[in-house]
Amino acid sequence: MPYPYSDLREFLEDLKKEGELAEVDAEVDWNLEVGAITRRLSEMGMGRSVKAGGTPAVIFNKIKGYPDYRICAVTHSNVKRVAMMSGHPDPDKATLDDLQDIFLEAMDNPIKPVVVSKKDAPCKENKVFGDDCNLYDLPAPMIHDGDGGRYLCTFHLVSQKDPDTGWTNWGMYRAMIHDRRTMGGIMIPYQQGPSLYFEKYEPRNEPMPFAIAIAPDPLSLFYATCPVPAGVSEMDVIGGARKKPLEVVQCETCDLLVPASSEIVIEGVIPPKVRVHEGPFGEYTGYRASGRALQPVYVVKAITYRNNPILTMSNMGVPVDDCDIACGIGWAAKYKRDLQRDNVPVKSVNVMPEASTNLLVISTKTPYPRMAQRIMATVFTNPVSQFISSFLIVNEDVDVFDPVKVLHALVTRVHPENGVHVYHQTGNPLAPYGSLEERLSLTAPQILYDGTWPVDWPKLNVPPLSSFKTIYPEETQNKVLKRWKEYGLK
Ligand SMILES: Cc1cc2nc3c(=O)[nH]c(=O)nc-3n(C[C@H](O)[C@H](O)[C@H](O)COP(=O)(O)O)c2cc1C
Ligand SMILES: [Mn+2]
Repeated sequence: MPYPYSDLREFLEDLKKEGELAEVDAEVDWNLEVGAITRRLSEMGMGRSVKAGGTPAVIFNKIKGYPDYRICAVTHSNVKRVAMMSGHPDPDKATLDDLQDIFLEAMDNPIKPVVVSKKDAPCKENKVFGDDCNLYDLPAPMIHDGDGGRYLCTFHLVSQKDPDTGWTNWGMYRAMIHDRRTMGGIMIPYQQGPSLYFEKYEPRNEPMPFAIAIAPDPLSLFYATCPVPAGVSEMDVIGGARKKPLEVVQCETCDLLVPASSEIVIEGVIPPKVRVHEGPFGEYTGYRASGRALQPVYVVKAITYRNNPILTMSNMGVPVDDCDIACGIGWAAKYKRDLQRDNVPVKSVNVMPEASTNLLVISTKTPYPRMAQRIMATVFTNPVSQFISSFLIVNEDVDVFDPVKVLHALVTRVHPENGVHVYHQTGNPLAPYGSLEERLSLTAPQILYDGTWPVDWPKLNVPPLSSFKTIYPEETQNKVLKRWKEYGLK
């Protein structure tokens, strides 16, 4: 396994060897057909590896009307594929917990990128400038019926720079085509890229340079979805994850850096005080809940691309898709780190892929009363909490990675009067349950389910869990396990 992968193509080769990639040679239509196929793959896969009954990632080799292009999708939607790109020693046995640890290790051991010359950068094989740029030359899919347009950027990274400190941020923020040279995307306040625009460039009446890398190496895509803190560059953390510097190259029209192996790079500026209607879009919550709203505009100055380029996309919707796995890992790891920083005796954290990342489950010891509220104080220091509707805190005996155990704890341990708390923090503009007004004004509330046993209950008041592992003496368990086959059971 050639870890780290130098580009997406190397990763796809390896996926193929592992039976984790399907190649579609039949001609497919960018208009809904590619979307419907990738949606079905996500829903049938449910986050499982192919060996475990899941579905493969996919590359479409023949797109109607776009003979020179390919589209690749569903690459990050199971643990095995993310484990492969992360250099996990045994991807078949990898867990979400392992991948969280790998993320934290990378954050702790950053390595700066190397800047390669433009002539050595595959993404510079072809260049188009100014009025020659035409976004419709790229096979942007119409992903869901009802989307506001063709979304070119749904699995990519957007690079922008803090004009004061020089810090470069990479994040993944959706964008759809408006016309040949402009795109629009939902710019959510408190996300790092949008914050630089809203808080720094626009108040100074300056355009914000941007660079969008579509289909860089798989780890760069993964880290663009991760909550890397402000002031820390994703490029350095990716170097840490690769255990070797990432090769980046300078843009043609500004000094931003992008992965040199990217299949397609779009450069330009987001001008101040310009807004055009964007959306709606079928989102990660599993609903098309964002309306059509006025958003800033990406104005394209240059497009560079590799020969026979691949466009990466994601098809967000009901579980389990790329966003559910990729965002879930990074967000959970960051929560775990923050809780440890704040002396919370946290055991495990899961942003549940099976709940489209809308449920954060934390298991912990409860030495003090109101532990769940204490935990929420830390949770809300992370701006991505805005994207999670529900929070469940449980004692450490609950396996937060097992959806059945989590559901059981939710309905048996949360007191309907004492255990349910409504929070009014910055709300999610995409919250399906929010009224239109709540979504637009970022005021949709969130809910905490406190599933911890009250610390002031006498021990005997806590009902014992009636499970094989907890209700039988160890001696009986061992006897039964030893004789299992003898009983004629499998
Ligand atoms: C497929 C996909 C699409 C996403 N689209 C958006 C988006 O349009 N807007 C947004 O604010 N976050 C979006 N996110 C979540 C961000 O990528 C994530 O919060 C990331 O941490 C943002 O980077 P930042 O911390 O540098 O702001 C998306 C994530 C994925 C996986
Ligand atoms: Mn960031």
